[in-house]
Amino acid sequence: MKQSNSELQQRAEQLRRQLQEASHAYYVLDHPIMEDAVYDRLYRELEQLETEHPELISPDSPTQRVGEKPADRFQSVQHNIPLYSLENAFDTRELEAWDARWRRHLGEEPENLAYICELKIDGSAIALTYENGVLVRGATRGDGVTGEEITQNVKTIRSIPLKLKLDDPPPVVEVRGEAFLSLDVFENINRERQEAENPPFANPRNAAAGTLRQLDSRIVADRQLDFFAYTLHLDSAELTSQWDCLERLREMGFKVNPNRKCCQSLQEVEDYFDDWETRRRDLPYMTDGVVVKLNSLELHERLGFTQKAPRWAIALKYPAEEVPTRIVSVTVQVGRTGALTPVAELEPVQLAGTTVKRATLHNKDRITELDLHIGDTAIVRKAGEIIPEVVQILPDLRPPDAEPFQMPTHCPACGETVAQPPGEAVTRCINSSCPAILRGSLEHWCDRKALDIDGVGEKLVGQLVERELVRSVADLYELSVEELVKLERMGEKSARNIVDAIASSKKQPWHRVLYGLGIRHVGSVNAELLAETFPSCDRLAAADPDAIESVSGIGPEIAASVFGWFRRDANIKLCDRLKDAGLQLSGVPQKSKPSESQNRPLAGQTFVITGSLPNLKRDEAKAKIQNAGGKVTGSVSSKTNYLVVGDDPGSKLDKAEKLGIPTLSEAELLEMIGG
Ligand code: 1X8
Repeated sequence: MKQSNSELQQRAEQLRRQLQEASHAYYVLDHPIMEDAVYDRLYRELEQLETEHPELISPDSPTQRVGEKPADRFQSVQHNIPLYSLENAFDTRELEAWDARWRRHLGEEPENLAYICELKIDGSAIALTYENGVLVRGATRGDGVTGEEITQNVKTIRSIPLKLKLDDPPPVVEVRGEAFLSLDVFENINRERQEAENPPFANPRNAAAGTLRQLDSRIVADRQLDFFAYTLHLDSAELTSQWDCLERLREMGFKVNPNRKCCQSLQEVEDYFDDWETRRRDLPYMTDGVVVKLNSLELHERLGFTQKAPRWAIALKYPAEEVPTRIVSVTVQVGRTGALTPVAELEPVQLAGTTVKRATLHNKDRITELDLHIGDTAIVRKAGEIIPEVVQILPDLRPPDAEPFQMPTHCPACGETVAQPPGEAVTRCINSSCPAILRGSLEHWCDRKALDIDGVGEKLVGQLVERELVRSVADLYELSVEELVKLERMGEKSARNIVDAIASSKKQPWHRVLYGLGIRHVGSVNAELLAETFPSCDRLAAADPDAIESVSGIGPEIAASVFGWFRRDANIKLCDRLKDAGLQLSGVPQKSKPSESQNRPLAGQTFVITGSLPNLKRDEAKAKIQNAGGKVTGSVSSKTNYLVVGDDPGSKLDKAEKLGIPTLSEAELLEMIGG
């Protein structure tokens, strides 16, 4: 039956409303109301409707979250009300000085004074403009007066509503808040960057700011930014306090940080600050202080701004996570790319809850810059969960006989002369048969994100290289049980398991092989992007740098590195050997939602449990299935994928047999989950 245009329009609107509701429940309330599969189906229906009838697309449609093309550059936007950063206070005295300042500026004792305390989120401030309830513009802080228009990027943030939950929205609403990355996501980004030999972001704030300024919104969408709203500008007299604004923001569909407090005195503010000094470490995002604001909006109005900050607010900051300690020695590690990384061996110190014994010194330039001597007292910092680093040396505390540290001129692993390419900070061993490079390459090949070969870790790789059983990753596929049992602490059974694990890795898809090859700048994400466009090794090897660079997300540096890699005979020979060994050097990556698919082997599968299981309680089994992405229902139907059967099964087993639904024992279930 053909539907009329108004019916189609109505359907599109209903779908949008339903999807918005589900998305709000998931991303803002953390309380899903819809199965992923249902969401996907409805989303696709809307997408198809809009494809067939482009006139039905509206800017607040959930399909408009990710744009098509990268922008050339950002436009400037003026902030009507300045979006300044806050003044900082580092102790009680400075907090009291702020309090005295605004009181003096006001010139009279305020009535009903209250302070609102909110956690200061380590992210990047943005301003959102809604016209008639629809998000029309997003902007960065910039210099506080002029920012950059980043609407397309802002739309990728799932916890930012594209449409306000208001029946009768005012013509213009401005919302401000902090775009941030959870610590999990931040660490993943940095791991990814390090894999690709890009310098890691120093903290979540830099990572968030860098992400928001990406010209390609598709990359922004992958980065999973989140958003807490904290300021509401509405042309209406009904709102009189910051507290009410926060409440209203929540009602309008924003995520508002729940850890806020209305305080009657500075003493209460200080107590809140002290209370969160330790509690904040349990939060899944970084906080670096407490924002204290006067509650009364009338006072905001009357106090206004200084040249660079509002008078009615201040950021009370926690001390940075830095401590001094002594550098006992410096060791130099050789990575799989041959890069020499100097590492400071420290007198152990407590820092952010862990004992730190080593800190990275990054590279030669950094050491020169620090003017590092052995025995120096250094300041080490740990930001988020990233590797501790040496940020400063205190030369006044240097022992008189301390020697400056020199980067070695020869590789500590193979003894060959190292190279320092002009303009590059990295010192590199360029000996293609350096055992350290080989060890690194083998460990990388066996890594969970590459070929995922269980049982081949650092120790075994060390032995294989030392005994010259393996000279390249391709040699792994020729190892025999007989050769392996000769190694230390290796029984026949373990040897067989290892040979089997190596053999199973031949089934890993092409993009993982590509990542495993360890081409510089090709991390696991880039490998997937490349494999989508170049579904075989031969196609990628034949591509010129322009063709490689045309892949979205791949820049000139990565393209040059990939192109260069395939110009070397030894590398082409390696690919041929891997192909002959039976590895997958072609195939398109299976599209999966980033970060979800990996540990969700049961995604999309429905299970029913019957009878009592030998080891697991019913609830435990259910939790395991759900954690692995599966669903557990109470009764068998044609939608059931597996029936898990224990002792004394009920009628569910009969029904499953009738419907031809496969059964699993507890052990088989655990095997599917992988442990
Ligand atoms: C910056 C921040 C503010 C708040 C939280 N985190 C921040 N990074 C807040 O008010 N809850 S306000 C602010 C600013 O005005 N520059």
